[in-house]
Amino acid sequence: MDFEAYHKISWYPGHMLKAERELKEKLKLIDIAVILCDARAPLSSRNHQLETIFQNKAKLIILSKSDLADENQVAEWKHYFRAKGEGCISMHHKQQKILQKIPQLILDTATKYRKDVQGATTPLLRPIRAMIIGQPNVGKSSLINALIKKKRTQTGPRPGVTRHQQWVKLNDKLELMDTPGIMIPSIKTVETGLKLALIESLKDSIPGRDLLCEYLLHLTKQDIGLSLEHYRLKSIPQNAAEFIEEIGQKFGYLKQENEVIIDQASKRILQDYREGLIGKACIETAVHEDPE
Ligand SMILES: Nc1nc2c(ncn2[C@@H]2O[C@H](COP(=O)(O)OP(=O)(O)OP(=O)(O)O)[C@@H](O)[C@H]2O)c(=O)[nH]1
Ligand SMILES: [Mg+2]
Repeated sequence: MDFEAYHKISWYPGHMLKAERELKEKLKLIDIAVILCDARAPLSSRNHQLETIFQNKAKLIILSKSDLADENQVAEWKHYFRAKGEGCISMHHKQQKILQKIPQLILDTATKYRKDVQGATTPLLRPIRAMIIGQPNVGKSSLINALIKKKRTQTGPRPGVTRHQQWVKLNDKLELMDTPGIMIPSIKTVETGLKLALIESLKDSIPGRDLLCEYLLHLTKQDIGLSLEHYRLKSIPQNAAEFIEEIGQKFGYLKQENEVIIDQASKRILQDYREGLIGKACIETAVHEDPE
């Protein structure tokens, strides 16, 4: 796929700038940044620029939505981050076994940082405060709800649901702050933008659904674990137009005269991908680097 043929993608509306400013204002209150990245695209969904705000804070990376990625590929990604000295685990919002361990892991990471980096010698006499940060739609609010086993924060299958900070008390030892998803202001490459839109961290309308279907089709040809088998098509579509046409005909997204309703058919394709029906895979590969 010739990515150079497309315009770079960006989405950094005013509410994100405001949210970033508000994070900075609350920085003094917090002990640890819990950084959520989508396990399918951990690098593309990581906002390094946002993290510069948390230079002097403990950090823990959580690779979210692991149910939509391949287990072995996610294990590679954990290895990748740990080799760089970063604490990292993976989870999905229904994985009780891992969810149970997360609060203690946050506490341990923050306490270790206080001791080892900040030189604290006395225990903290208040709860540890963790800020849950990341790009839009990576599952920040869902993680908080899963941890407290109540629907306290608003969640939804589109980017930009959380618009305000919200403290949630987990127990006497740990308080969590939900924050609005913040996109990197300038997305480096067209492909990174397409990955972010595919995992719905960016709105479909920014690249457009037909281009997203083109990219998805391209990914199914890359031997990463995505496949169109689910659709049982007679032949592999050559391009997005063919792909959308076939799906439209197959599932009956049709106007009069059997003309395919492109927007509905392409929406169905993207929804199927996002539900894992086109395969569970990471759409970027961890490149091994030995720790320095
Ligand atoms: N498959 C799957 N879906 C998840 C998981 N976690 C969250 N979701 C879904 O992803 C969507 C986004 O979740 P949110 O928790 O609202 O994401 P967020 O990071 O708070 O999003 P913003 O507030 O928009 O920044 C929702 O539809 C969730 O149901 C997960 O582990 N697996
Ligand atoms: Mg949210």
